[in-house]
Amino acid sequence: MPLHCGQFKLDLSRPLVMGIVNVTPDSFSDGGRGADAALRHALELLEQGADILDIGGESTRPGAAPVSEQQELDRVLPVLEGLRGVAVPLSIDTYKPVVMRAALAAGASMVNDVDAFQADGAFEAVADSGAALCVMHRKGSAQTMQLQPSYEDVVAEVMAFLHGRIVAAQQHCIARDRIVVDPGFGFGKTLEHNLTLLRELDALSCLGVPVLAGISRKSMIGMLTGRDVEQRAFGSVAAALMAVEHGARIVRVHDVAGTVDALKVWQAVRQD
Ligand code: HH2
Repeated sequence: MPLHCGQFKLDLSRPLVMGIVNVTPDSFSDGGRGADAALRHALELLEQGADILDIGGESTRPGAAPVSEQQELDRVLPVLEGLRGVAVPLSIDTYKPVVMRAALAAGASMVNDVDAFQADGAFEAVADSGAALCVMHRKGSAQTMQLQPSYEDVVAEVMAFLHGRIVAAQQHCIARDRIVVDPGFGFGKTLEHNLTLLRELDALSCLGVPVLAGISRKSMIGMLTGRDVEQRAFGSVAAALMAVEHGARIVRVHDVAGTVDALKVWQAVRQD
């Protein structure tokens, strides 16, 4: 079943690469870009084969400085406007309904919310747009999520939460074919939780909607490889490949070129 994403219908029979475009001073791996630099970066990611671009104006890393609605709009709108008309869907990474509405009006056709549309008015902001929604699991708030997260059964808990959010979306007249779910690697999870989720990612397929995985350059890659954030591309490509092997249909990555090549190899082998 294709994913309805504004005017796009995304065929997920091949896994897709979502390229990350942060317009933030403080993102954990690639902060420091203003709107002009972010726009140039977005065009580079398109050249490298990104299937979707995810534009974000506020860092989600623990302890990141909160950003006002106006600041976030000032960061992301020039980038969305500069990319208007490109051949791939533009996703806005935000949990703020005001930013969702403005981004949709500026041409975004997907809303990626690390808070799973739990803010008042979030589902309403997206409902009538026809845009796709990425619903992500996070345990705790941005401030508390990495303070000793614990689960009885991480996979079951993540699935129950995501199932509840799919039902809530449907109650807002958002059809299933617009929804993608994401277990939220690194959001209120230890290394062990992240590894369990990756190993058992196939379980999420029974939710009946496509799965997106965002592992790129995250601390789990740092812990496993001993590498600093800017040296985590190879580990991240391996993790993206594992996610796809375990059912992910979209991978959210910083290193688009390497991930595109790896998935071409994966695809050729799988088709045999
Ligand atoms: N991870 C980050 C941000 N948004 N969205 C989804 N759906 N899934 C993720 O795993 C995810 C996300 C964090 O990564 P990044 O954007 O590179 O960093 P920062 O939040 O510091 O800007």
